[in-house]
Amino acid sequence: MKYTILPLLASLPTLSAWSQQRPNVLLIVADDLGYGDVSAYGSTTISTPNIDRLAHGGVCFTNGHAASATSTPSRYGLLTGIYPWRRKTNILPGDAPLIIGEEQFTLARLFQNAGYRTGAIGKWHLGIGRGKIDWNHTIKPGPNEIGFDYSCILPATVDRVPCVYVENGNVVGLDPDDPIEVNYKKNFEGQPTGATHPELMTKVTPSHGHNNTVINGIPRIGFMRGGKSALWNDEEMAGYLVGKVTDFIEQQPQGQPFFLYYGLHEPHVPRIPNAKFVGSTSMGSRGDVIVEADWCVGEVIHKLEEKGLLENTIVIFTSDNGPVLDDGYKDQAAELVGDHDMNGGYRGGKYSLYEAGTRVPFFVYWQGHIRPVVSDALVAQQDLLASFAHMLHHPLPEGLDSEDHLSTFLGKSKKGRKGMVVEAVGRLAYRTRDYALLPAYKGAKRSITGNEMGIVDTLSLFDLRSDKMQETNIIHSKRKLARQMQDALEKEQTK
Ligand code: NG6
Ligand code: CA
Repeated sequence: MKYTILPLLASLPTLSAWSQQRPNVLLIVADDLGYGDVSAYGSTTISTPNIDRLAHGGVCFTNGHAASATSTPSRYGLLTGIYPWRRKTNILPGDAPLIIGEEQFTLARLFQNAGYRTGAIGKWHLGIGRGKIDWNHTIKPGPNEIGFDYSCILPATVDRVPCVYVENGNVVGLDPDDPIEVNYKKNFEGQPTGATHPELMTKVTPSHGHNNTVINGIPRIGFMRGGKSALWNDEEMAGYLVGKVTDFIEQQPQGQPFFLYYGLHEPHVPRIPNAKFVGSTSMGSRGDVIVEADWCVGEVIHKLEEKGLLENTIVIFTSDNGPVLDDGYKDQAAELVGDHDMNGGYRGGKYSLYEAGTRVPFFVYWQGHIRPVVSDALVAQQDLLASFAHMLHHPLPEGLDSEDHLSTFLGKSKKGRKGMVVEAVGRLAYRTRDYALLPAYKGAKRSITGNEMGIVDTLSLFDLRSDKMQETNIIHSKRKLARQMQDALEKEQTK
């Protein structure tokens, strides 16, 4: 791979002062949290004071996007700075191989090269190992092979086996006399499932899929057996992961900066709040786990304050994709949602090419350094890579889809991207700051979850300023713009 130096550095003297400080960077990525799920954007049906503190005290992006409307591709874009659809990524099973190459440049590698201590804690979902995984020995490659000095991850999702934490490649708490086996194709002889033994599903039952191995009273996707002592406890997960985060901060050597990627597991299904949060909203478990996630953010901020590190830490908060109500379990999310608009007035949601698929909460907070501002600049999560490379004066490989918007992320400018490709379940659309172009696709208009997929019959152009719900196709009055956007999309696809 060829390396080039970013040309801009000399022209921005104020930025070099920041780079010399080498601030810590904490990147918090929630799972399926919608634009309307945080009170920072004005929602009054839920209260997320800790997340709002970041939003109101930093740059509050109203047009910040994930690269994709599902997790694996979105996280691939965020960590590699490459559009995930170039690599045909899709939602991975729990035993899938790592989809980021060990030689690839990543956000973690960038910080590691710059002398940072790097960590990944929480949801991963980018695969681990090279194929057939032996869960009873150190699993490689994983986060530690692509730039993280430390990792403690959920290999895939909370609803997928194996339901264990993997710390630096090793399953946490595993008893060697009770080895773990995982299979996504067929069950183990004589092993009960949610389908065959419904009485085991004491906490929640499936609405779609999710009827394989039952762990902790919750049926999952995929089959596993063994590893009893290593199984995670869903009720304790938030506390366990935030504990790992605060330990990581506590152990930070003086004088060395850190980069920490913290993948919150909320509010992805199954939504199993800790007893402390049960009933904290009137929305049932989906609302309650959002309050739990907000508590986690508060715990981390307090830890940074306690260590005197808050003024030297850039805290970024975002979500991997848009929201969904019923995502495979009968947890009453749809029934109890009430007036809460998780989409924040936008159409679609998780799995969707419509706006709520990828327009997500996006805040950049740096106490004492960033003045509070609301920014409508179009920014994408994959831009953090080039922007931090700029901050750290680090060269970037060619061929990335990451753009340098450091000044915008730090609230000094409101200039964002001219455009970006967004992806949902393998389909592509094109966004500018104010417009969305959706090509015609065939297929089901709604996902199994009920969310609209953004499948349109004819090429459609929407003005997002006047038409948040993307109801009026203005292609006939804006032919030139539509052609430009279509050309831009095609150009990206042929790169
Ligand atoms: C889907 C699952 C859904 C969720 C999603 C991944 C079914 C019916 N649906 O296949 O429950 O796990 O994958 O979500 O199995 S993501 O946020 O990690 O992309
Ligand atoms: Ca997700």
